[in-house]
Amino acid sequence: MEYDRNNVFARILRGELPCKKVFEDEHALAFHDINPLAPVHVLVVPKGEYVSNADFSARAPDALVVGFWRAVGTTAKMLGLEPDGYRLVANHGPNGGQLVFHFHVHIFGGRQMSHRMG
Ligand code: IU
Repeated sequence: MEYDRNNVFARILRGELPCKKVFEDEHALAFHDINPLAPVHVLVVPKGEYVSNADFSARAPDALVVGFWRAVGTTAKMLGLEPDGYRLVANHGPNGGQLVFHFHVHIFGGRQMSHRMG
């Protein structure tokens, strides 16, 4: 799939749409999900044009991959999710339930997660 430069996360990254920002650096932006599925539900998006995890892990420069994952960890810490823990999810493609085609990782926290998948 081709990257759509007008997807909602691209527009948030460009500042065209607002978000409730948690963390930002040169590699990533983290903000609260508009429709939270847990007491804490934050999305972390890399800066750059990547459709999915496959696209990101294949094409992103090493420094961006490292910086992105550091941003995920930093965001979780800033949210106070250590040491109780949290869940990371990246939906990939139609079977994965991906709705926004700019790669992102969900951080879920603030409650006990079940092992079952929805
Ligand atoms: P996905 O299934 O991993 O692609 O989920 C996209 C998420 O983006 C989903 O949890 C939405 O609630 C969330 N979201 C958002 O935070 N702000 C928006 O403007 C839109 C979707 I559209």
